[in-house]
Amino acid sequence: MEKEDPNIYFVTGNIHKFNEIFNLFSKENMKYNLKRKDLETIEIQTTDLKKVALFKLNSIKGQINGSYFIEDAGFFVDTPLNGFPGVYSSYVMETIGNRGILRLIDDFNMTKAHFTSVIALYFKPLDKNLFFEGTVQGKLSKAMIGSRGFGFDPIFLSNEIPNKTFAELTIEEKNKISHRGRAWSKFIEFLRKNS
Ligand code: ITT
Repeated sequence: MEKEDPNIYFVTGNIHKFNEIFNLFSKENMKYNLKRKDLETIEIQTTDLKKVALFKLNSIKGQINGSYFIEDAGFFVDTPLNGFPGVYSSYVMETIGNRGILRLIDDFNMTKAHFTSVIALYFKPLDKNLFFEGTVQGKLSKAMIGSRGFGFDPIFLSNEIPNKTFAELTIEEKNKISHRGRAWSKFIEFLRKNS
């Protein structure tokens, strides 16, 4: 019988995402070690985050021996941008960035925004793909504030902590309420039951 890999791999090129997940993982007493792998993944353009996540997961099939997961996140400005940038978040971050998004807004009293995260796991012991999703709702900050976090964090105010942007929170504070932290809670629940 093949020996079980003691590692579980998070495939991501984004060190900030890894650090947030690592912080959560290190609080658990799991039989796995969490390792990062930076492999080439393929991201398709569809408005369905779960489809993007499944395609991304399948694009690394055969390259890792044990269990592995990817995470796909998006930032959605529901009012007034009808969900933009959503699945185009990476591209928009690279092109117009936070400053560009703020320039698109006329009335900051009316904004609504959310982050969604989908963790897609290939779980070797069951030879199965599994999905865990988390969302955090909030609004846009009028200006970029804070130096922690990454990506859209300086312009996002959650409903839970409306007076501080995500970029003003510590990793622990952000993880407690974030899209990633919430997807993670479901993920860890599954791992606890299945290992
Ligand atoms: P992967 O290698 O894991 O794909 P990525 O940086 O491409 O890393 P995503 O596709 O999940 O990650 O993220 C899309 C964009 O959304 C990207 O520009 C991120 O910076 C941003 N983003 C994701 N999670 C975020 C968070 O928690 N806070 C702020 N911005 C975030």
